[in-house]
Amino acid sequence: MTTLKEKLHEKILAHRSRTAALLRDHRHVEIDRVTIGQCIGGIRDVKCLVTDISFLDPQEGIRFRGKTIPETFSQLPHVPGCEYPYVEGFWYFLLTGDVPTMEETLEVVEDFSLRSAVPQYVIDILRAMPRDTHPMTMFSMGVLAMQRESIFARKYAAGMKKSDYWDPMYEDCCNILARIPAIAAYIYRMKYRSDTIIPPGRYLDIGANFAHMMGIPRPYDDAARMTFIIHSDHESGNVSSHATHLVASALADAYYSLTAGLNGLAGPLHGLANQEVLRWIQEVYHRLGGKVPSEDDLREYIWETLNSGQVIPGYGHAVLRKTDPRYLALKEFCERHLHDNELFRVVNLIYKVAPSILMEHGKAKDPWPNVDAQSGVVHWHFGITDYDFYTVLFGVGRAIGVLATIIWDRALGYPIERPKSITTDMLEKYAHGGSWDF
Ligand code: HAX
Repeated sequence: MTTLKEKLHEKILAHRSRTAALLRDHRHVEIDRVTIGQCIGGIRDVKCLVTDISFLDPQEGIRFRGKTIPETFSQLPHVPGCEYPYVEGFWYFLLTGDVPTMEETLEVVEDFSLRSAVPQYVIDILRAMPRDTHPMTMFSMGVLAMQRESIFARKYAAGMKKSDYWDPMYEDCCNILARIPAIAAYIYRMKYRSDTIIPPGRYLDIGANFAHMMGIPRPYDDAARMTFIIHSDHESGNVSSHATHLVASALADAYYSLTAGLNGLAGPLHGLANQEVLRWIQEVYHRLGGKVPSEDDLREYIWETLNSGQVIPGYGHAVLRKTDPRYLALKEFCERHLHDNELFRVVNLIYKVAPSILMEHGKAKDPWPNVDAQSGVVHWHFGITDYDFYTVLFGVGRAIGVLATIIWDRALGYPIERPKSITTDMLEKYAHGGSWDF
């Protein structure tokens, strides 16, 4: 057993009694009430999910295991000579809540490299798909195709105690995480780089290996580490995390569960917004003369987009009420590495102009940029101009958080999720003073 798995097991044993005590002694304590607005309006703000992996404060933004993004970046072990921490050390941290030592981190790097071979049939399936298939469909299919590898599914079928569920779930999740960077890079090289596949390197960490397989020189390895970490999790309620958790709650294995999450990520109001941002910026750019637009031209273009009933992609959020710290982390990277990049100048200009327009427009509760407003520029700078690929990059990162969550879901024995629905008739009767006797 690796140090990480042993440590995780200890943490699980210690944590179970906390969940059990809450259920035993405080089961009926009310923590929230639900309004008709929330019921019809996407369950906003209803506190009905538990995760210790991350927490999203509307004003402060995300904390992973209690740490802000800058704290996470500065406190986790760094790849020698690089600006950002090992993704593998971050995985250790998300699973256990403990900052790993360099030795513990390198053990995960080695463990992942032993798990990383992508089965040939997955490659065959990807190659059989029409090349104009959206890369998110390919990515999702690649993960789902591997379901036959599920150790959880095999052990469950053979008969297993509930308290042991977390163990094969952990194995499946590590196998998936070790393989998906290679699947993503394979899709990229096959689809956009004339099928010139680059085999994985040996003994490289996820960031370095991903950059290598994409065929992009340094510092793209650091860009990959940084973007995978910041995209990993945004607490449990967002579509991709919730979909993964929901499907896993039926004891579906990690392959089925993650695929569900990735499919949710592919919605334009969620992860696909990063491709939409680039599509929209390209339109702005070309419509306004193939150069960085003036503030007035940009203002006019934003109003035109809003008046035609479309959203400004990359702006607004269901929970956040300030500039997304993930946007700021990306901006900081851009300031160091892309300061004279034209696209970055356009993104900065949008940041200067769009929030006040959205406030004046008066609809969006959050007029500030989210992560998707800035992420594409980084990839574009490194030559990934095929922006429909960007959500796949988000997906590799998102897998880290949602897989950590479903391991803990299994460890704590969370039950199958099943909220109660009601009819419009019932709501109307209750809203007009009827009693709740349904
Ligand atoms: N541009 C124009 N209108 C916007 C807007 C934007 N960027 N953001 C919100 N609004 C509108 C909504 O469409 C809604 O209009 P209607 O009342 O006509 O339906 C109104 O403002 C109220 O919405 P809200 O309560 O502020 O926002 P929601 O919680 O309903 O939705 C979204 C949050 C992120 C989906 C929304 O802000 C949006 O569509 N943004 C643009 C797409 C985007 O960037 N998505 C990525 C979000 C981050 C993420 O999940 N990444 O994966």
